[in-house]
Amino acid sequence: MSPETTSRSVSGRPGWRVDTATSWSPLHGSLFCATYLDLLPCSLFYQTTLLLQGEGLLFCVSATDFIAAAERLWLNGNVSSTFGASIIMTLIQPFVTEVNFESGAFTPRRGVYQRRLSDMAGMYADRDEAARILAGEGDRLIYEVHTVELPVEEGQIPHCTTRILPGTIGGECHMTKGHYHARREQGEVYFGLSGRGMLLLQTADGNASELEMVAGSAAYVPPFWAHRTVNIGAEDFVFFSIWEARAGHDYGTIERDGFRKLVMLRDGEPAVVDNPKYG
Ligand code: S6P
Ligand code: ZN
Repeated sequence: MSPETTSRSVSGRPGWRVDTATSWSPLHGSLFCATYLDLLPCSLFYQTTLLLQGEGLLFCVSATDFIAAAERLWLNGNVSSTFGASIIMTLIQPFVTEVNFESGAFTPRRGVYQRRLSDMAGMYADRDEAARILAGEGDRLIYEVHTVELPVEEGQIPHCTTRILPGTIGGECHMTKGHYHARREQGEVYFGLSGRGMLLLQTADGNASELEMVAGSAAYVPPFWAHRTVNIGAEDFVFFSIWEARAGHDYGTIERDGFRKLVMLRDGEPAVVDNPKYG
């Protein structure tokens, strides 16, 4: 049973094609069927999107489930109560990534980005020293992140590794920029792979926490806590992180206010001190 269709592209979704089915079934009324291929660089997959017109619902299922899902949604009669808002769900192929615990590298290689001193010179307490290093030694690599590319959709679980190189800027340990999740109610899990680190956490209403991490540490970042990681050892500090795709990242608040605590290296050991410039 194939519907009569007309095709059009989808604004903002390159590669998508929407087939408008006007006579799929008298039971369903008008349906839209959208297909696209190869959205993710790492895998080829196929998706069908079904829009039940009039219910404001965008629902995606695999091609083979297409008709069954439509029947279920419609016959259950709970379309608007179960799926009150428009949602998009992408069916992607399962995949496995090999993680190098020493370097954080992913095989197969997926996304990688780097943060250098110039990206965050203003975040270190001793900005003069950061400027001196930039002018003399150059733009030092502070950390790099290996990522997977996933759709930003409810239910997807991005994960990545972060490798922070050892070193200090004016005595302050190399660190990540740090952020709140844009959706503050979303938490995260960090797992230490190698080296020695510290996880700095704080809330907007005054709580602060520091957790040491080594290989094998599983650290929980609860909802509402901003988080920054710091390398407190002489080797690379590498950890794995897992969060919810729609958490998002708010870097601006930390760029403006900084963290309440700084981690300094004194005689080779970390010292957590108050940030005199906080706020
Ligand atoms: C994402 C998670 C980590 C960091 C990464 C780099 O929610 O917390 O993957 O993105 O460690 O830190 P930052 O602060 O530059 O994002
Ligand atoms: Zn995070």
